[in-house]
Amino acid sequence: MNSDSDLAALYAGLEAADLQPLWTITDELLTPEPRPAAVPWLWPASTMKPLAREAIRLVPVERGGERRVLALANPGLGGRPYAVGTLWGALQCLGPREVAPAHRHTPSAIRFVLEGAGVWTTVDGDACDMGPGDLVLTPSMQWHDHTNAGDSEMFWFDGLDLPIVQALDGVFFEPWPGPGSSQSPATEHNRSETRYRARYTDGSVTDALSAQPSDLLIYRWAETDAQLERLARASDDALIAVEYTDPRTGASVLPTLGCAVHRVRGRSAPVRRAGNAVYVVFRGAGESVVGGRRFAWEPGDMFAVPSWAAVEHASDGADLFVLSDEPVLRALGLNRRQIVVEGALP
Ligand code: GTQ
Ligand code: FE2
Repeated sequence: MNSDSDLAALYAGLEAADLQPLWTITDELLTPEPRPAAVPWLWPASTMKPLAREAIRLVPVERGGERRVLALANPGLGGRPYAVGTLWGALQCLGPREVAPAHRHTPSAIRFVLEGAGVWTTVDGDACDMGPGDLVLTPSMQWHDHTNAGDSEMFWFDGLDLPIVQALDGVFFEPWPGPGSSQSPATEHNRSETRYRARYTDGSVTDALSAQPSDLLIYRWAETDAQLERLARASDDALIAVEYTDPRTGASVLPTLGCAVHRVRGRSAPVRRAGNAVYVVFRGAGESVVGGRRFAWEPGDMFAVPSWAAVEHASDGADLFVLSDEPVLRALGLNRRQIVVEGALP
C-alpha cells in the first residue's frame, strides 16, 4: 500500500536530489502554443528622445560603457534589457563630433538609421556612411566603431541577437587592442557597396542557417524605397513587405536576424507567427493591434511583437522597419505563420 507520506517523501527526495518530476510541470512546459514572457509594448519616440538628449548632455561615450544606448526593456521580462525574449532592441545616439570606441563580439547587430547626418560605422575597416532609412550590418566578430563627424545629433535603432547568443552561452567580447580607441581614420568608405548590389525578396528567403553574413554591409533607403514602390504598383494589398537579403546567396542578411520593411496603406490582415519581432516606425503615422493591445504610433516609435501575437496595422501611408529572429526558426524548421480570421481594427 502506498501512503501519502511515502509520496511526500518521494517529492522531498526528488527535490533534494535536484530532480523534477515532469508530470507536475508538463502543462507549463509543453504549451499548446508559444507563451512568451514578453508582452506587446510600445516605446514612444516622444518619451525616448528627450531622455536620449539628456544622456548626450550628461553621459560621455567611453571605453567600458562603450555605447550611449537606451535598451528597450520589455516589462514582461522581469528587468532583463531585452525588447522581446530573443532580440535586443535599442535607441543609440551620438552627439556632434563623438566617436564610440571600436570593439567586436559574437552577437550580430543591425542599425537602422532614424535621423542625422555625417555619421559612419566602420566595419572591419570599411566606413559605412549612414543616412536616414539606411540599414547597416555589423556581423558577428567584425570590428566596429561609430563616428559622428557632423554637427548634429544622430539617432538610430540597434538590433542584436544578444539574447539568442546569451541563451547559447556563446557571448565573447573584445575591445579594440589599439593603437587608439577606434579603427584608424577610415581610409575607405562604402567599400562593400562598390562590390555588391542590394537584393530583396517579397517571397522566400533561401537560407538554412548559413553561418555566412551578407558581404554587403549597407542597404540604402533609396534602393529599399524603390523596391517597395515597384511592389506597391503591382499590388492592391494593404501591406507590402520587402525583406533585405544577402546579394550573393539570397539568404537573410545575418544568420540569426531577419530585416524587412513593411509599407502599410490601409488596414492589413491580422497575422501571427512563431518567433519574436521588433517594429520601428520610420515614416508615417498609424496604429497597430498586437495581441489584442492597441498602439497608436508615429515616426521613431518602437514596438514589441512577441511570438504568436496576432498583429495588424492601419495607416494612410507608413513604413515600418521590422527586425525578427525568423532566420533561426526557419533554419530549425520551427517557422509557423497563421492568418487570423477576425481582426480587431475597424
Ligand atoms: O553599437 O556596438 O545597442 O555593442 C548594443 C551593443 C549597440 C554597438 C548596442 C553594442 C552596440
Ligand atoms: Fe557592438
